[in-house]
Amino acid sequence: MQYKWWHERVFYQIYPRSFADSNNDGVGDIQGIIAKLPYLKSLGIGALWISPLYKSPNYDYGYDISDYYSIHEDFGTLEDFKLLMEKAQEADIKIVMDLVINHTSFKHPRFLQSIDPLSPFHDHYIWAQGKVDKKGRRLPPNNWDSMFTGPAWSYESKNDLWYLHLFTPEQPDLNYHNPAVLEEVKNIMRFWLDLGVAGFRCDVINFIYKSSLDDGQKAVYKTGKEHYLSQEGAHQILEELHRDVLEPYDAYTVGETSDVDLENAKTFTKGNELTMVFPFEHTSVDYRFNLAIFKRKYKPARMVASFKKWILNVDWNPLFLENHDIPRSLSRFGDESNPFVSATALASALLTLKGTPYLYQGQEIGMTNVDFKGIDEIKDVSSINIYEMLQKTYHLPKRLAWRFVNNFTRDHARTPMQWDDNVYAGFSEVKPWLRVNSNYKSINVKHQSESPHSILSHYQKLIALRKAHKVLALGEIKFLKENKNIFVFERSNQREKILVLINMDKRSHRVKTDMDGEVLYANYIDFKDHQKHLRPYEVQIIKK
Ligand code: TEU
Repeated sequence: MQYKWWHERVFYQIYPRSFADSNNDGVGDIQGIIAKLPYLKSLGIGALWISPLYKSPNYDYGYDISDYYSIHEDFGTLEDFKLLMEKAQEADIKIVMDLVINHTSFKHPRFLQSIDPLSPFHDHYIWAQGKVDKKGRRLPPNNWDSMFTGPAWSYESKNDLWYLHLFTPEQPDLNYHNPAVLEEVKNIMRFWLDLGVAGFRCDVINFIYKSSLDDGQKAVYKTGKEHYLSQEGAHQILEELHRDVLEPYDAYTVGETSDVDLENAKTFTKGNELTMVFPFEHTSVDYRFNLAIFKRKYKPARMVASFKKWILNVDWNPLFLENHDIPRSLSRFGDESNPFVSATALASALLTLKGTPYLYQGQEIGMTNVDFKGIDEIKDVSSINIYEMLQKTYHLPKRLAWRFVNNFTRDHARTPMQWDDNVYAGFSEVKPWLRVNSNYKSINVKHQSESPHSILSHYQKLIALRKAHKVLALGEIKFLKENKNIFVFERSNQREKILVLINMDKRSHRVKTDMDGEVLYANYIDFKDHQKHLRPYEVQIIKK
């Protein structure tokens, strides 16, 4: 196997609105990111995935782009971006942009022009005639529903047509049956690659090609998906992008391929269409009916099994537990009452299993879910829509609707980064766009960087260990048979063998594996006295 930079580097996802606010307007920005590069460097980060920085009316906070060639004024200017590229290069940190090409904003000039059926841009979007029911009422062209509730179509009175939007009505889907759309995507990609970005995280990339606009099989969620999920057309588009853009620039891609199983995921990576794809099975293990609004008890064995399955079956995976769309991992898969050991156990898994680690801002200090009081504090459009839908369609009382929303709201992950214990957590000097988690006085970067026994210092140690022992990044992996709640595996190459034991459970478990050797890392100080069993969330990394 030929190793590339992304095999070894640790990624860090930045949600720019909430990372660091340099000009004190309550919203994070590019200068804020620049100011924190030394912090990221000292953590050991080698690449950043930055959530959308482009111009956007923010109905979905940047995932609704109105100009792909410019920077949102909240975040700065293209000059700021160029400076970021320069400073990141000096720090040897690669930058990966978010590429959102399933849809644009409804404020994108091409969408506005496309309303006119005679416009050359009309066919850049998916316009269709509606239906009429027996009573003469207007109905959408088909029965598909949007990811964020309601029909996937909106009516436009100016042309008496409907347009498709798999997300909010402010995010019209592009029409990939029109080759001109893909040509424009190539231009956008080249524009950012020419500025020096290393590649793209590709938003809902397996949704882009709609094979037909027929009615879908009725489902609780995603009715219509058999017509747009991972279609052959999407593969062809990715092959073309690879051939014409990615390959010539030697660019990296990671696909957000929503709703794919193992076999399906493999089809996106085998022919170099995408460098790798995010698996989502393991971050759904605590969902009931596979839906984020319904929680079920978290069982670590399910997490362990899912990681194993993907690692053993896919050549190379990104390894992650958090992003801007899902609640915090410490609150879900760890134990808030035992934060240090549980967060370091999760960290150890990400940094020693085989694959490319992706950390999400705040994860490295054990940021938790937020004590939101109610829907009034929420900014996430999917949460607000689902809150309303639960009341209107399912007649749930407000309190119950809120309980369901609080289970999954994306805002748990989107509150400002907790830098210190000043007011607004050192993120900004003014009231931020989304409120700060009230635990910022105890959970923050400043506090943790002063202690060698903090979650932050252990992230640092683990990343340093991964760099010092290349086998942890590049070696073979072999899972040993042990209790199903613990990871026990060996990483090996011709020179080295390292044994990793991670108890993912809040209970102790016995282990059979021989733990002799030099302990390279442990998250309990008195590890020597405790061979043959692992305490709650105990980790030992041993050189054999
Ligand atoms: O998310 C895609 C996606 O499938 C979401 O519906 C996801 O399942 C949900 O957010 C989980 O609660 C991507 C982006 O990551 C997300 O932020 C955007 O809102 C969405 O695409 C539309 O661009």
